[in-house]
Amino acid sequence: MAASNDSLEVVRLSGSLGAEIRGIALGQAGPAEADTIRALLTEHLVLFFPEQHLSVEEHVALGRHFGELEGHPNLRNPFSDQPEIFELAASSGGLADEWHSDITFQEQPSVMAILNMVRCPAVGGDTMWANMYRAYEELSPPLRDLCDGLTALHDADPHGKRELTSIHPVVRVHPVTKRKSLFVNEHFTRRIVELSHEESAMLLGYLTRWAQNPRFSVRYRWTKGTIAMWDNRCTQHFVLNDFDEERIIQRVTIMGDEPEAAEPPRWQPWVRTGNAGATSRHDRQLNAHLGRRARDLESNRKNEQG
Ligand SMILES: O=C(O)CCC(=O)C(=O)O
Ligand SMILES: [Fe+2]
Repeated sequence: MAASNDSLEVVRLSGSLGAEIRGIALGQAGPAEADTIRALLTEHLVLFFPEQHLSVEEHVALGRHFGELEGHPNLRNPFSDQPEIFELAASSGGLADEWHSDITFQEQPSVMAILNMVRCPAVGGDTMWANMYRAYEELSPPLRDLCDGLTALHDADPHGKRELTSIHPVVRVHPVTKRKSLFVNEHFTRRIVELSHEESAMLLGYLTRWAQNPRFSVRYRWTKGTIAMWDNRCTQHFVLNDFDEERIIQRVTIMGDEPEAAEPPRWQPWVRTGNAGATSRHDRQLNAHLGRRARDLESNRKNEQG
């Protein structure tokens, strides 16, 4: 039986985010435990549950309490025929050693993920998470104001699919807490839509580095059998590639919603006027995305009419 809330032990791990939780058996979690976890996640953004040792079935069942599950859109799942779970093994190159929120190249990035540490190196391979509410709130008022009115193009280039693109607000509003958070990351975010390529490189470079300020982060040292859960809407994470032994994690991903903007975009996309030859090669990806989107809107309009 899952423990009652009286025996729940919550230990904060840094000033910005993260808590280690004991006294709850995730393998038998029901709706009441799911409510408790949701509340803890809202407060701490990332949670760690040591010594859970869940089976694949228990891991998937736990995920189902929080919404619909999805497999990874680009990475294949080598170990189980359960499409809702996938595995990252260091020996097959699956390591996320750049700061990111998950799958932000999709229109609806995941809202949450649950990791099971299946094989853990004796030393190294810690994961870091960072609080994107703080990263936003600690910007100066003029920069916050500018960012509130911008959007950014994200792509799946890290998975070899540069043509998979989405545009999201640079600042998103969390549907539960209504707080604003910074929503650009060095892994998937390519371009601020309303700025020129050069201006975008400057601002995006600044924001993605700022988001990595150690003050916003927590670093977790894993042990085998630990479960971690994070809110993917207001955090980023990063795996330290500093280990020699095999490291295997399994992930269940809860499907997403469309990020809500702090306010409607204040400016049009920055598209250079003039003939095609005047277009910088750096604008091609953004122009291609905008072209695809315009064609999709047009064909939806025709379908609705027809
Ligand atoms: O291996 C980890 O600790 C996290 C990997 C990761 O980025 C993910 O599962 O989304
Ligand atoms: Fe990730």
